[in-house]
Amino acid sequence: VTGPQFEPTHERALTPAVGPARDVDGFVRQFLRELNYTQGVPLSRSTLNDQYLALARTVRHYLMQGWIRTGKRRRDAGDKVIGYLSAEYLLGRQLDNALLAAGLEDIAREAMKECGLDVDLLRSQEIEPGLGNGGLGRLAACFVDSLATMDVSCIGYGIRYEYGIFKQTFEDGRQVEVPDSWLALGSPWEFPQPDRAVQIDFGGHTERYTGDDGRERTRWVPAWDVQAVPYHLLVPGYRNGVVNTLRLWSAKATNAFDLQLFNQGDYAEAVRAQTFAENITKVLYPEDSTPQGRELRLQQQYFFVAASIKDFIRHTLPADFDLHRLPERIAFQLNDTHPVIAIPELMRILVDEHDFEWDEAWDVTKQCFDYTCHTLLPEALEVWPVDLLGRLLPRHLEIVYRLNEDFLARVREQFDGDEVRARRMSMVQENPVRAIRMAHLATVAATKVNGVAELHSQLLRDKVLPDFSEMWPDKFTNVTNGVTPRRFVRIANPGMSELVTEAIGEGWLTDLERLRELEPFADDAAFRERFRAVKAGNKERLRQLLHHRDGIDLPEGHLLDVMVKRLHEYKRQSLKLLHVVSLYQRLLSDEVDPESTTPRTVVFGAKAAPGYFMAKETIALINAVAATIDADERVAGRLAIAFPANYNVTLAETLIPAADLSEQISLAGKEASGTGNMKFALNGALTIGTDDGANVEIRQLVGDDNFFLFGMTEPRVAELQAKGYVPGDVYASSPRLKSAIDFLASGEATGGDPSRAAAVVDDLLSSDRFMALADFDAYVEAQEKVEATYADTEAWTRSAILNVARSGFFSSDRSMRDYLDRIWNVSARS
Ligand code: 4GP
Repeated sequence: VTGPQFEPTHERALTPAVGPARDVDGFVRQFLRELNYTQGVPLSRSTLNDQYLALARTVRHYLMQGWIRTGKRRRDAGDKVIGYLSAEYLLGRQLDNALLAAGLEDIAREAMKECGLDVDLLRSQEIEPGLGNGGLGRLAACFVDSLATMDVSCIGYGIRYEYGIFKQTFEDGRQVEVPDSWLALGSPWEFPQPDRAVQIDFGGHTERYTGDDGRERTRWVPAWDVQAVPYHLLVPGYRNGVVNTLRLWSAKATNAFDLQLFNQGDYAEAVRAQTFAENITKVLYPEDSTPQGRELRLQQQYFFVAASIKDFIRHTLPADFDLHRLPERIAFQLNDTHPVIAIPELMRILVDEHDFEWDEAWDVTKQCFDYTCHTLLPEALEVWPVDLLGRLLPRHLEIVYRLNEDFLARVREQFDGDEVRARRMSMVQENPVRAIRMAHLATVAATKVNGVAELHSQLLRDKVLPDFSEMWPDKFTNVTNGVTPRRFVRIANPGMSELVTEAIGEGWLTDLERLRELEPFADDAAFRERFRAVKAGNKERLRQLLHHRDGIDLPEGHLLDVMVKRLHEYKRQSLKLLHVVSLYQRLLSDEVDPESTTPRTVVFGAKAAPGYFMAKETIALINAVAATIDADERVAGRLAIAFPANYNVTLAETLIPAADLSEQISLAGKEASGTGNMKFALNGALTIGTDDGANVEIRQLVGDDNFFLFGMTEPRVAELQAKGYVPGDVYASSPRLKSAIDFLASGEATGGDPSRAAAVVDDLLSSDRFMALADFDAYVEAQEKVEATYADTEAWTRSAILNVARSGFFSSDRSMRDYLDRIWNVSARS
């Protein structure tokens, strides 16, 4: 371990750096210094990328003092740390947030102007770090933002993927994945710490031996290892001087390079170890909700949790810390099952390396972990085949077996030798292959297990893990998700933020329930007018962006109907598409006067997992329908579909504030929570949605009059499933549905090419696993209500304002308070 250069008591070692002066002049100087001395260019010769990097580093300078101070204060106080273990952080752009948190937006704008530069142009240079797939990764990013803003000690541990989520492009309407090289042009937000690398072992076997004290022990004799190099990123709190840390691990070979082989001319073999090791953090596992048993994925999981635990014990705790007291200093939050291998890893460290008795180690371990589940789809609960686990982590497999034995003994004791129950609850599944059920392991070990919305937590107890909730009713709790209002209101929607501040004063951004004070303004015609003007401005901003980014020209004056989220059958983009087809048919028929219909633009944004066939077919179909409608003069000005490629956090920030209507139409009982739904409501879009996930709570809060509810409830879905759902019967009994499907199948909605729609239509008619057809009629009716309400501009605006005013509950600050109270037993400073 390398220490500081000074005696730690040396006066200078105790003095944090002084940041640059907080004025335009100070900013300009620091910026030019960065440009000249770090980028190595004069302003006159600098590229946009040079300027962006220099600007980012300048802002970083202002945060460093806060980071050093926060770290020192926490170490001195011996604070309990929240160790958020997450394989994903979908961060979004860093510069915008850093400028906001540090309160430097105006200074930076002025300073760049003095240099003849445009701060907005530089901000748009940043490639967002897409180190996550979707909701789960974005949630982690919101949570660390809130913890910093609330001054809670947190280290977010994760993986520094060299390639984040793929960049989506369309070729002939089909999704093509392009690697996302977010690091290629420099990465000004991270601090590599190669001297704090830790070694991570893999493979090999275990041995029994007798210790010096005569006790029988086990040791792991690994076969190979890699280095885990930490990179830390700053997580600034909102204007409170607090800066927390994200610690992301990158893999490096222990002996990267074989000079002998190189000298013999075997260049490929000389760097084989390097390639092999570095593959571990090469790419974000490109699946969402449908894991496949991939060895590399398990390597990633163990790699980052083992590095994090080792690092915490070695570098964050004081050197002589008694590990029996570990739960006083850390609460590891398991973000889904991806980091669950941390449980046997901590057992191994305590028993094999620190001589704990087994029971003593288990007692400590249990107190250190809590588990959040993010899904209801059985196929998304990870299992690891014992073959693979035993090969990669033989000691961990033994530990899990032993934990399972002890656990099942308890089950049999408590439930009268109920063998059927024991088998259901076992951490080991026997069929179709012997495998470890990571959710069971997590549930047994964790002090608390939570779902992410009320309905989800209830279904988790009643349907996913009922035996466990019967055994330990108090272990289960709910924390409804939230989103950070700093990024998703203040940065994304500056116009509305200003209006809100004018109406209710400052302070709401860190106390979002205060948005309630907006309620009376819903009845104020002048305020409504201004609210509409903000929305119109946001739509214009979106028009400009899509024009430049995608060559898409959004029509003006339309209802903007937006469905953005991962492409998944349970989310039912196909239901939305059927609705679009039905609208198209209505415009083509003689029955209605097109002029009497609401002009509508439907915007889709969605990435499909690269191996997910039906999701990719759906994307291709949406694009084909969009092209057909776009080319059809007869509906011009009344209906349009836009599908900009590569939906990501950055696009969301412009898209969401422009939306009128938010589509949250998953089959009830399938969407754990949703967080996009919250972002839309907070930005004044009305939701059309099923009674699913957090929609339930959104509707309760905003009120039935300000939410378009439709579709089956979860119990009704379960009933229909039990009875035997036959999509063909629904098709036959609904003329409107039949007509839309026939139209699609005939090729009329896809430029005359029926093959484009074949896979999706076949699937809907033959299995329709997520019952899109069953909810179609109700959906179309709800959409008719949408149109009627939208026609009454004042009523619509009133509802939109009430959506904003009543959605303060969905701040991730509130979620964090709930975790602190119900799960971590820590209190926030602010
Ligand atoms: C998502 C859930 O699908 C979504 O409902 C939830 O809001 C989000 O987690 C955060 O809790 N799950 C994933 C995933 O993103 O990868 O399983």
